[in-house]
Amino acid sequence: AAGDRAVHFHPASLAARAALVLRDNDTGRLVTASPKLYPHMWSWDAAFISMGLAYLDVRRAVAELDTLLAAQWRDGMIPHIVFTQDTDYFPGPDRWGTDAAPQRPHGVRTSGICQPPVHAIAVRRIVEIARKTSQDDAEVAEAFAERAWSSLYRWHRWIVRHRIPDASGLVAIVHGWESGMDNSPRWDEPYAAVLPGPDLPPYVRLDLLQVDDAGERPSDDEYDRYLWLIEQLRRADYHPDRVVDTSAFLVGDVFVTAVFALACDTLAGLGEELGRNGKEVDDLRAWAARARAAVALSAHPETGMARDRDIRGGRWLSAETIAGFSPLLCGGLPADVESRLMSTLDGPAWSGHPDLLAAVPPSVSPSSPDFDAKRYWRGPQWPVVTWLFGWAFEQRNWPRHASEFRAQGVHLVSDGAFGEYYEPFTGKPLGSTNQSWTAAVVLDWLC
Ligand code: 9YW
Repeated sequence: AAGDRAVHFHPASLAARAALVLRDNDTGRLVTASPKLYPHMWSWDAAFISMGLAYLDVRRAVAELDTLLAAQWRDGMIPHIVFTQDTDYFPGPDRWGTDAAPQRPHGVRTSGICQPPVHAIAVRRIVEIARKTSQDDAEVAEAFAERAWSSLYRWHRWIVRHRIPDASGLVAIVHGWESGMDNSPRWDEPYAAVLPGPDLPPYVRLDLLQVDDAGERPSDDEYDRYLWLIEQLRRADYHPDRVVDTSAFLVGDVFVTAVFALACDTLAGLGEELGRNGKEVDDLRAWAARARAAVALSAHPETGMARDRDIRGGRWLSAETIAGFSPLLCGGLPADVESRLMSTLDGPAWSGHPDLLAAVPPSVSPSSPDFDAKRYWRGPQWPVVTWLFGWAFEQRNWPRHASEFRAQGVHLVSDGAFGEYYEPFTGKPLGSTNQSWTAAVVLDWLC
């Protein structure tokens, strides 16, 4: 394992390398999520990437989000993938079949689901970064925020209109991919009830060609279920309400809900700063409050660990994953429960586990039976998740925790590989290297 971590870059050279990763992955119109494994634009990746780009060139940062927003569906949904011409990724646009959806965007091909709504956070961050560099940059960023604000409001309104289907008040997802945490044990139970039909069209996985070891990726059985859900979405013509009615997978996602609460407040704050008042800002504050209450309601009354809700199955899900800490992102718990939850995060089952290379939370607790040190969202540490928690801790006025996450996050990625995710004990980079969002958060940590 030591061999995997033989190199240790100092901050200045690490930041320079991060900048090169973003430049190398830049196609001109968009920065791909990674050089080979993901040759397209992913929605939440683009948000983080744009924030990293802001340290290099504010105009380029803004152009990245303009590319994403140009792919916004006419009903308001921001799609999870904006496709380039590259054909090395499966499922590509033909398999998604979104060309038949009446509300699809013009002139660009996309997938037909969404991802966590972190975009308002990126815009907020770009404005802050630009204000520190120059008057000109500040004007570019503020003009963009002005221009993007209504699109983001419509995106948030789409979530409220179409994705809060039950009394839990949680934002629901119709595919594990919408969570951003594709094969997390959070979804094992709901996926067990997704039974691919005999008419699932055949397919060939391309992702396995791009990683060293298939054990770093989801299994074939998981992929069949992922593809079956796409089949169901196609058959519902991507109509947002029909999709919610018919999908075999319908889960209230506590992490997405917490991010939504945070993003609604962030967008409202930005709106007030831009001189927008009235109904739209009030809507956002109300949506944030409702989402925060839903997250708190999902939490275990003593530990504070939040739970997803299997809406189809009618039960709470309690896998021991990083999503359990969602209430720390958005607040809403009673103070004593919240501080207990923070101690758990710092403790030996999580960031304080004695064998971790870097003291940041793994995607699944090493003490859980579901833990798998190298498989994707089932154990490895994800720098981008560490960034998000660190940023939220700053907002919540917990500067000590925020700077600890930053320092430990930098330690994790100091090998300079910009891994998509990391084996928590050895610090071996896994999945793709030169992953764009990893480079982006490194720039934000270091600059
Ligand atoms: C896939 C791009 C995306 C992320 C997701 C992550 C992964 C795509 O990569 O999904 O084909 O497995 O799970 O969160 O946006 O980085």
